[in-house]
Amino acid sequence: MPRPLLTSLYRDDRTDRPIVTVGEQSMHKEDLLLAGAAVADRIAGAKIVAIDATAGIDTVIAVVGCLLAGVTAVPVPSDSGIAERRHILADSRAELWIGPRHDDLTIVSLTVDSNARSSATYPEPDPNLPALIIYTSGTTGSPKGVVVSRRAIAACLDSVAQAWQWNAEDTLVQGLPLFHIHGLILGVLGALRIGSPLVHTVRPDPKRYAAAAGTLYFAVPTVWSRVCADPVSARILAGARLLVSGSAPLPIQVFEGLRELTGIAPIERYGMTETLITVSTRYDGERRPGWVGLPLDGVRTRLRTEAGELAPHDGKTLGQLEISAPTLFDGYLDQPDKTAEVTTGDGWFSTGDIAVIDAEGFHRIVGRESVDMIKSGGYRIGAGEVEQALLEHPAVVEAAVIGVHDADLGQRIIAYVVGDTVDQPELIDFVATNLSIHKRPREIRVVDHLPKNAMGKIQKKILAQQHHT
Ligand code: MLC
Ligand code: AMP
Repeated sequence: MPRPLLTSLYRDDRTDRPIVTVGEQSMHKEDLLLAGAAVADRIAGAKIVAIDATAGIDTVIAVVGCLLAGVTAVPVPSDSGIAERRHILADSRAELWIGPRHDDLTIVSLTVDSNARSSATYPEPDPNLPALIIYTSGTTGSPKGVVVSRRAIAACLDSVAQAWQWNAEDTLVQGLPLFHIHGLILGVLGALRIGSPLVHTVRPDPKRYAAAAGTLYFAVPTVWSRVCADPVSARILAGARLLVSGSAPLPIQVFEGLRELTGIAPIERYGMTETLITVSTRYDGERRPGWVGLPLDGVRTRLRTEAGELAPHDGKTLGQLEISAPTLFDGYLDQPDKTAEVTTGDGWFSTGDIAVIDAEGFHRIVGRESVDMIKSGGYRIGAGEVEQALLEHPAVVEAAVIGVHDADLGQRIIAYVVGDTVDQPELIDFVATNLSIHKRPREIRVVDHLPKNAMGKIQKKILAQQHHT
């Protein structure tokens, strides 16, 4: 039988402490296993189940239940609006919904009973089965379902555990959303595989991080920047073993600020929903501000120039980063053409990130190939998806969305719209309620016309320049 994905739940050591705490609710591992089995009993027979991934213990139990039963889980963003949720449910063909009922749901729903226990045992499912389908934005169109296998998750967690010397003596603290790989795969499944207790703070707030007294902390750069802005909380983190940053570039001043306030140089790691975590600095290795480190165990990387040639690893030649790894996704759900677009002929994945690699193998992520892929607060947001949502509003004739530098969020979404009767707060709300709250533009600029080239294509570079002048 394969090794269980959630290995630590089957070990009878360290049963004296909860394995998971989310907010005020805690569970020991034997209870989590029995509560997960109770969910597994109720969903048996389904292939794909959607979970309202609100940050709470119920979400953890629901995901564990799906993984025990070998059912593919689709974590639905807790702030999803109507149109986004409808798209995710229809596209994934989820048969059941675990979470509070919504009026627009057309499938059977059930809620987790965190007090339910089942003694049913489930044989470990085939590692090649899809564990999760995570929806993520492309440059255009609606979010695509990224199919992530159990095998890929196991490989990712084992390689990061090795690089960070992450072990059962660590207490992990994080408060990230439970519908992305950072908060869910690394931050929940990692703890359950390794057996290091997780304290999830519901929100990634500096004061809550400080109060949680962990040894290992995960956050996106926006959160680390807010930690630096709260020196009292930051200094409390000095007792930790590791502070890990990922999901977006960690500004050098935030790296230095953390080092100054806590005495700890943060670990930077690089990843993507489609590849999981692939490059990282190591617990016992160099931590260089602005650089994300070395490929993890089992990962190979290479750079491809615009001319299509392999770039030298000289620390200065830019290229598109390509990855070969056991952690790669199985493809975009039902979209073999889109999967083919990001896969090279010899099976490598093209990340769309521009990077350099130096002679020692250290990687620096320089930026994204496309301006239409925005990272705001660590969330990946496709400009096309927000433009599409804006165009659904009757007052909007044309729309162009860009990401501009923001000291807090990394990038902030600005929408340029053409239309006579545009009410700006109403339009922001319209995107928040249809798409999701974190995809809303932070600012709307009403213009007479959008800059276009001779082919009629909107010139976003000009909009970005105008913003900075
Ligand atoms: C504001 N709010 C609105 C609103 N305007 N609500 C509805 N409609 C509107 N028009 C409310 C929100 O509900 C919320 O309320 C509050 O305003 C703030 O919301 P926000 O703007 O979203 O919060 P913000 O401060 O911007 O969030 C920062 C953040 C967040 C860092 C906490 O961006 C975050 O959690 N980021 C993590 C993203 C992440 O995990 N990415 C990993 C991707 S995986 P209230 O009351 O709820 O506060 C990946 C791969 C890898 O990248 O390598 O890891
Ligand atoms: P997502 O698909 O939400 O998983 O986002 C993946 C993207 O986040 C990558 O393609 C990068 O652009 C970005 N990213 C993740 N980690 C880092 C990092 N440490 N430094 C720079 N960019 C990062």
